[in-house]
Amino acid sequence: MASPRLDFEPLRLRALERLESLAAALLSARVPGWAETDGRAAAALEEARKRLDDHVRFRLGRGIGAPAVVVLYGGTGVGKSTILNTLAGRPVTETSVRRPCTTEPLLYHHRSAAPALEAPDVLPSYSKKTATPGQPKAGTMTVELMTHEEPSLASVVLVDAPDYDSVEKDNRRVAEDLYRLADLLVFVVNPSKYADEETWRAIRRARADGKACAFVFNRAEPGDAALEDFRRLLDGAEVV
Ligand SMILES: Nc1nc2c(ncn2[C@@H]2O[C@H](COP(=O)(O)OP(=O)(O)O)[C@@H](O)[C@H]2O)c(=O)[nH]1
Ligand SMILES: [Mg+2]
Repeated sequence: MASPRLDFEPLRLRALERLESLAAALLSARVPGWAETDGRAAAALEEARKRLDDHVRFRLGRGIGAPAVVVLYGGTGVGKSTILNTLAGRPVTETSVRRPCTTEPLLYHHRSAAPALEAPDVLPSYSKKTATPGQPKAGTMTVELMTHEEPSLASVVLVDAPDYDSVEKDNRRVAEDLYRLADLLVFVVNPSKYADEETWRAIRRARADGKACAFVFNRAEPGDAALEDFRRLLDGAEVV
């Protein structure tokens, strides 16, 4: 006997409704004295609200079958932009020996995903540059949306993020906003940057947050000792 087809749509809509109430509750949550006595509590509340907005609500709002947001995540000069260009099969984002280079994130996506990404509640504090640009909002950060027609890349939105270890404060902030949006973080490291404190802080945090993570060890020679070392570090990494 054929099993009945599960219809997740009503469940998704109910979950979205509940989420709206939770987000509203978080927004209005006030514990007397918190803000004055402990800034960390208020910051944690704000972080929870942002995560609900930027990730959970964004994902639930799009429904099953929406493309996964895959963020190329890593330190300066590890090869994130080069990897995106390689996956795209053409130069879509700037690579450079000049650092830091990627100041503005690029969301490289199939044409069918454009309406979802252009929606105002996605990266709401960013001005979006598209093929048919609108007027950039003054004083806001910019994100570039670039469409393609490649069916084999339709299930993902590939994001070239600024470096999380950037000396530019704005770059760090953008990397943080993209962290929350990501369905999958692709950590890019290379033989000269895989054991540094910033990278490991980011890996430990992503694991502790339950983020889906993948790792690319760029520029490795076959049998590279650094690659083996990185594997060993990953196997032994504590979640803290
Ligand atoms: N030889 C070689 N150079 C690479 C490779 N990946 C990146 N690069 C170079 O490393 C520099 C930094 O790369 P980029 O993609 O801009 O790094 P990002 O800052 O992580 O985006 C550029 O000059 C790239 O051409 C690679 O696999 N092999
Ligand atoms: Mg780059």
